[in-house]
Amino acid sequence: MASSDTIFGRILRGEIPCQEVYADDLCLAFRDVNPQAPVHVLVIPREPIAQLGEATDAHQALLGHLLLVAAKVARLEGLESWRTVINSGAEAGQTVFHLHLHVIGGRPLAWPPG
Ligand code: DGP
Repeated sequence: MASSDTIFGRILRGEIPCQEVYADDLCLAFRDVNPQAPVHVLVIPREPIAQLGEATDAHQALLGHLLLVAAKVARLEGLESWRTVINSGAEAGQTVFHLHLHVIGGRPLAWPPG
């Protein structure tokens, strides 16, 4: 399936609503529909990269931007401690094949994750 055909592609095209937290020319951040913590925001590139494992050297600047936006989202949400997670591939727990960073915080976070 082309990642532009995922649920996140539909959110980017405005076909289904989201609770937007931040947006710019390169990415969109919005609240996860199934939050795992008081703050759970997803940061997605507008470019439909299916998963981190498929990113190339051409995506270097975009990937750096996504990390900086994750930190910006954490600041906007008032988080001092937080975690960003990228699941790449089904066995790692990826369910939506459009690259996304989870920004999770607002409660103590255990390590290692499951
Ligand atoms: P992952 O398992 O890493 O692929 O995470 C996908 C996340 O996407 C999961 O935490 C739930 C969230 N999600 C799935 N569908 C929707 C949706 O339609 N809207 C929003 N806001 N989040 C969604």
